[in-house]
Parts: sequence; C-alpha cells; structure tokens
Amino acid sequence: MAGKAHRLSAEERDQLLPNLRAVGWNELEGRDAIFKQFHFKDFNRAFGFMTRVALQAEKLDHHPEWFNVYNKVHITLSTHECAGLSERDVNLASFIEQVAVSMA
Ligand code: H2B
Repeated sequence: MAGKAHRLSAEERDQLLPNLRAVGWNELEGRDAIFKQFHFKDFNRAFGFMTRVALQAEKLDHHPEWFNVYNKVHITLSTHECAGLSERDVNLASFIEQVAVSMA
C-alpha cells in the first residue's frame, strides 16, 4: 500500500460519509470505524461474497473485521495504522458494495 494512511479530516468526512450512510454504513459509537450488516439468500452467497472481499482485501493489504453466521455477514472497517477511518476504509467499503450487489 503506497503512502501512510491518515485519519479522514472533518471536510473529508462531510464529503465521503453521506454516500456510505446512504447505502447502510454507519459510524460506530466509541470507535472511529464504520459498520454494516449484510444478509444474503443463503450461506453459499454469503461465503462467495466473503471470498471475493477477502481476495481484494489481501490485494489492498487492508483487511475487514467481520463476523459470519449462515447468511449474515457483519463488517467493521477501520485503519489500525492510524487508529481510525481513512480513505482505505472508504475504498474497501465501495468495493464491498459492488460485490454485495452482484451477490444479491
Ligand atoms: N487492515 C486494516 N483494516 N487496517 C490496517 O491498518 C491494516 C490492515 N494494516 N491490514 C496492514 C494489514 C498492516 O498490518 C500490514 C503490516 O501492512
């Protein structure tokens, strides 16, 4: 990953977070991170989704915190390197949205 991650500024948050909120990503309380719950038709869809996200996360060297049971996947995104939200989280969230749509 090129460059050091920096926490999003207030201006960057105003610009970037409304788009994520509009598709169901919310800020966590007590931690600078975003969270979304995904529901799929079955475990096959959920795990197919996770596989595609995992491969991209590895490529980006940016990994989600996530939880799966059957058709549910809960995802938290934050950048440990800067102890908060960075552009990397926004980029990974956008990719995750594209995959989720294709798995619906
Ligand atoms: N994932 C996330 N979510 N945040 C990080 O800061 C991070 C990561 N850092 N994956 C990477 C790996 C780091 O541990 C390696 C050494 O680059």
